[in-house]
Amino acid sequence: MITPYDPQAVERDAQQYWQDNDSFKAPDNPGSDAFYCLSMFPYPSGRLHMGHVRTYTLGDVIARYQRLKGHSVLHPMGWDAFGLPAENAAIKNNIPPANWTYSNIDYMRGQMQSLGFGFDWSREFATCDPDYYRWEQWFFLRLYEKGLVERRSAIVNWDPVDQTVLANEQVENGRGWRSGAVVERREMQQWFLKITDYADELLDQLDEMPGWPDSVKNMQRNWIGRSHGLEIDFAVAGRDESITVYTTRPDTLLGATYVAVAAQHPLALAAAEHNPELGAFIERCANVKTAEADLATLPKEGMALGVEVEHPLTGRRLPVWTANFVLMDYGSGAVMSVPAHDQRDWEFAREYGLPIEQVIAPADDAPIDLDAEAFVARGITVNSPGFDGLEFQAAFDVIADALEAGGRGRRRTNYRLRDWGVSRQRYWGCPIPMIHCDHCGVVPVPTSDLPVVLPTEVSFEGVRSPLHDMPEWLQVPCPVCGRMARRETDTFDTFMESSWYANKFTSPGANAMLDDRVNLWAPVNHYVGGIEHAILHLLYARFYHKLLRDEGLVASDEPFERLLMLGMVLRNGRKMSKKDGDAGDPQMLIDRYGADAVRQAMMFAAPPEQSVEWAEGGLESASRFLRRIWRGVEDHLAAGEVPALDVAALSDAGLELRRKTHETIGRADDDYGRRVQFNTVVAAGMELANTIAKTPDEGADRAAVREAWNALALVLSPITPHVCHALWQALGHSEPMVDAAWPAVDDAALERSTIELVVQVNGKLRARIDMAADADETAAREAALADENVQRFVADKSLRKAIYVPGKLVNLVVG
Ligand code: ANZ
Ligand code: ZN
Repeated sequence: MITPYDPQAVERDAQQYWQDNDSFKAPDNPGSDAFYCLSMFPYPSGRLHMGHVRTYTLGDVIARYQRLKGHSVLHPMGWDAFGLPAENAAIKNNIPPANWTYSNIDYMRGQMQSLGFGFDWSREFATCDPDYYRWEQWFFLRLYEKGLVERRSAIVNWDPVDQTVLANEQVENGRGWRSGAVVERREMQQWFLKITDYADELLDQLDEMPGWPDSVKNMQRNWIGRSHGLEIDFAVAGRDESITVYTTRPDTLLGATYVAVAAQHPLALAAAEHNPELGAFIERCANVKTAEADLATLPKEGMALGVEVEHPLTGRRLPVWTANFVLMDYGSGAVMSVPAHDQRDWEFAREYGLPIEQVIAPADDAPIDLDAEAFVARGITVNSPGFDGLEFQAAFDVIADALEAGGRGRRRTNYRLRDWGVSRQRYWGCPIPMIHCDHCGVVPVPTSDLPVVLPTEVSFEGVRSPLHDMPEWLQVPCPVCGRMARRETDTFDTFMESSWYANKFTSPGANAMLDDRVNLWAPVNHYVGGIEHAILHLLYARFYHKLLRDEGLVASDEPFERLLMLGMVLRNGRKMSKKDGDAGDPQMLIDRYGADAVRQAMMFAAPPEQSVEWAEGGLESASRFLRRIWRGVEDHLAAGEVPALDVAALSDAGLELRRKTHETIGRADDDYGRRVQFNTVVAAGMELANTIAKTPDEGADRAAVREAWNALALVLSPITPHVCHALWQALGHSEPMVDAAWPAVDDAALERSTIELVVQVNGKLRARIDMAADADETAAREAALADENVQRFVADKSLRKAIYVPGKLVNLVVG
């Protein structure tokens, strides 16, 4: 061994060894022992940050542990390489996005290698490689043929000065980030994938996914937002038309005192034609982007349309208002307002002096105060002639039946989930393989012409996509009529690429999107990534997997069996960023302390799912610990030959060490595998190291000491693989550490061979004696009576009774 411990040299050696031996190359045809561990691949922004270090260390720990447990492991890495930052860098520094991206990838790959992550680099790809995205284009065309792709208009952010669409991230306080112009909301034709066709399956399957945290499943449930309700038609008074509202509370129908429609609702737009004030109001609403979450807190604003509708059950006339809290793209863009039982309706009614009429009473007769707020809970119907005294479901059913019978309503299931808009008016993305012909309309690119390669030699004039200014790329003969036509300049949302990369890793070099190998590995057994991806990425990947399944490309229903969602890395209570300078730059830390110390400190800082407050202090202690075990092994080896293990010859200290060794193996196994809590593995390793230090390294006990060092190196190797690789070699193993097998726990070693027994005489403590752990009552009583001090108290008295609590005490009753 080279002393003192030199992390740089140790890490270089281990990495060289793994590289020379293709240690992490996954087999092409794994058997039932296959284990697929995947960490979310990064956007190649330039350099790794501490969040990456945490994610990839955790994934690496899982992969290495599963390998020790005897699995064939697939642990790949790649690059989520399309996206806006490359474009922004190009605009700022005039470097083509491809060059910027690939050079970042080279740098970050080097950083990952220096952290010792056991990735199968032979499977690496970047999503901006035409060989990758060509299959995305191919698959999109398959979906187009199946009717799962639609083109329709949607609202985008339009920068009137730069004459371009902006991504949400490029809008700052309602202005374009470069032009400073007030951003307009424009309707443009966009491509959509019909994820709503899969809403029920995406929702229902969550119930059969025990490997996912409940919190994530609930986020997905809320995002899909299935609700069961009723559509009700309100006839417009004096006209031959009606307004349809969507409600989940038909039990409150008799309490509706007005109807409210979205600003963009056709009825509001029609009324605005003769009412400029209303027109101005609608325009104002159109320019405010209302996220659904803001609706509750929004100051309620609206205007009467001067139109009335008839209540479908009572015929009563209700005024129609337009209100800013009604969304055009949910339900039918119109609501029946029940101010007594809906808080938004209540606030609006108070603002504009509309009637508030109670129709639901609390089931427990608790007092309510409708002057203070709406009563929104379910209860019993009141003031509803013909429908009084019913609880929620009964009222729902009776009213729904009545409206359905009269043709004025129908039951309906609604979803919050919208179809997935996949068009981006950006350059640095996968080209959408479509052609616009003046004669034939939208025509798909023939599959034989794929891929549609994104040109990479580009220069930017402002933020506009350079594709618009490249006639040699843009102009193409129409595949149908042969006349000159234009390529689609929109590119895919980058969530498209990250929706299927996991599957692609299984089929490197396939002359197809995926081949049969995918089913040998998929679904991913353990997927590791940041909680910020709990909704969109995971939902899109689940959807895409089902699309692949329905196209016969994968056999499984879901892409990720078990999910580990990491908390954030914080410093001084906020998310770490560039501002943290050296402390936030893993490279500085690796250079100074070595990768193992960085990995260990990160794992020790907190359990994976919690946020971690990153402080450099942990690095000092990690590196002190690694130096200590290095020196410990060195001293142990310097003492020469080690006898074969002979349990019978061990001293108490030797037995104690063995117990600790096997306890540690068992605990770490459970922590790594079931609990996924790696900080406690580090703690257990530290305890074992302390016990080793306390055990005299001599005679027969040296075998127990050797066993303990072997176990410590093995147990810690997923976390600090380099130093453990070196120690393992030094301890005389010819097989490399990565090919070792997780040790079995020796149950006999866990048994305590002797125990301390408390001896009482007439209930008073008189002695403590060491006993064989399995001693029976007779042996315990005799040993107790043989004790000198006990004899003094028993003396010539006669023994009436002996009470024995095995493993604890003997009470001698004398008199
Ligand atoms: C009357 C009513 C009475 C309602 C009551 C609630 C409580 P979920 O569960 O989210 O589907 N709503 C319907 N369409 C809307 C739109 N486009 N914009 C804003 N709000 C809309 O909620 C459905 C409820 O949200 C519906 O039930 C409707 O208000 C409102 F005591 O109808 B309710
Ligand atoms: Zn044509």
